[in-house]
Amino acid sequence: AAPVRLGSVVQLGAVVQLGSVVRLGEVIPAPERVEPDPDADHLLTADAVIRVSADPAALAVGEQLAALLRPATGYPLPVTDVVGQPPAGGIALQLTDEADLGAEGYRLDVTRDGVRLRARTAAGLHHGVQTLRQLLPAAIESRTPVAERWVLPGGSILDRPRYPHRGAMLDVARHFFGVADVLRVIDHLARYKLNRLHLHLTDDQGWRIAIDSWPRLAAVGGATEVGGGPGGHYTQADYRRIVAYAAARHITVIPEIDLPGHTNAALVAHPELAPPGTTPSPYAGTEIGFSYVDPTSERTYDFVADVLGELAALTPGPWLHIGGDEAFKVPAEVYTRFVERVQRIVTGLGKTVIGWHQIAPAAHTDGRILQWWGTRPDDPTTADAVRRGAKLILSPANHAYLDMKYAPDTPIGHDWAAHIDVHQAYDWDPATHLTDVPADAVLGVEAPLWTESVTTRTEIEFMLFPRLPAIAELAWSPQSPQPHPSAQSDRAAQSDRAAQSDRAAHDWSDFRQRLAGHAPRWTAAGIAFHRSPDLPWP
Ligand code: TNX
Repeated sequence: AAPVRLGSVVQLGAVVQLGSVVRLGEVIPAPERVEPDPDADHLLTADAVIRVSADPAALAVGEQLAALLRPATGYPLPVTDVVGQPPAGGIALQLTDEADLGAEGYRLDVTRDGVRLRARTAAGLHHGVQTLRQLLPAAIESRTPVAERWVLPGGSILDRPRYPHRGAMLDVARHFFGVADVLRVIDHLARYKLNRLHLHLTDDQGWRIAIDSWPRLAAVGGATEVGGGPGGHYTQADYRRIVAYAAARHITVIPEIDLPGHTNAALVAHPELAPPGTTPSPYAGTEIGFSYVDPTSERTYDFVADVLGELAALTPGPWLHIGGDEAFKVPAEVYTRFVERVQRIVTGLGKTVIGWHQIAPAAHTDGRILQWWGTRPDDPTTADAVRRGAKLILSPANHAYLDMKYAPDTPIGHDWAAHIDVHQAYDWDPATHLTDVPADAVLGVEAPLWTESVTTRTEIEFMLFPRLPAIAELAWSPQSPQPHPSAQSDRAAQSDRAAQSDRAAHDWSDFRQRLAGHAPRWTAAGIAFHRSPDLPWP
């Protein structure tokens, strides 16, 4: 179909082109398999209906799709659960039992007559909805009605994630960010099919979660932040709201209580937890490694059990992150015994342990996951923990740390690990990154945003965009083209070869084009982003 040009509108200070049809393959992260059919473009019309399988979680995805599309289109887009009907115009979201789609995959078919999205789970439908959204013109991101032809490109997509763990971390301890900011970050994760939000809730500069049995932690420990600002904390109701909002977007919250180091804020609230002879005072600087809870005091383990107990009860996800990084003042033997005891507390609560890779020397415990943030791929201690059963989340600081500057002149951020522009964020392979670690030990990828120098929502977005989508593509899209799921027969194998060019592979030159193409979407959504010189901006 020839692009229909309706002119352009000036929106949020940028020019948004109207009327051009998105290519089916322009999606981020790249779908596993894309088969365009240029004769099958679908025009979404004002009378379109969203039909959903009669299932509460699927219906919730249908309602979210409607909520995403209504503002810009101005269409009513009613959501119904009329079962068994083929899509007669409009969009159908169907739960199916097609085993090849896995726990999060989906199949999308766009024809002249309608749009059909199929998945085995509501999570799969949710990811498919994110794809659908990216296939509409960029103006779909506008929160007010836009005159546009809402055309979806014809063809089929089969898509499944490479890794089950696709995450980002927000440090709300160095600077506190309120619930609204966190919900907006969750929206950004959902857009790019990430499914984990790790919240770094405690550090030297602030304690950000109310603990009923130790109220001074938040009341006193939460009243500080880097630079001397007022800080803040989440009530348990706030935290539940974040968890529920994330869950509705098929994102699991992983809360972190950093132990035994990075605990100055807790010690200010409870000096009895500090090592004998030390007098904690509020800290608004950015040094690390000076604080720790007293590992020789039983009171410390009461504190840990109470805090993790309340957090476990508030957290439906299976993981508790116990930190473990940079406890420089605790002797190695003492540190290892401390971590092992905290691991037992976590498993006793029915949760699975995640810790920064410094916890590697501790004994293995069921399901234990290490979050590796090194910069040098040769790490025998981590490799040994993997041999003893640990799995890994990869956050290499020189590729995945969103607090690193893009370049020397980036106004905020660090540079101790690297300058990370988009190519550097994209240019590594999680499966082969670490020496002596087999590919199947890697559960996925996570991009942490530390916030010593990040103080506002705009600054969060400036550091996330455009690097977060690069990490999301590493976590979701195949490294090399995947064989057709039904390529058993010769015939399927042949047609598979014919369709070779439509199967995704990790490819910088293709990615940078697609990524730059998302800029009008970010502008329409009011997202502040960095105009990286790595990308061919439109
Ligand atoms: C190291 S990475 C830290 C954080 C800092 C970060 C700054 C890790 C587990 N610990 O405490 O915020 O560097 O880049």
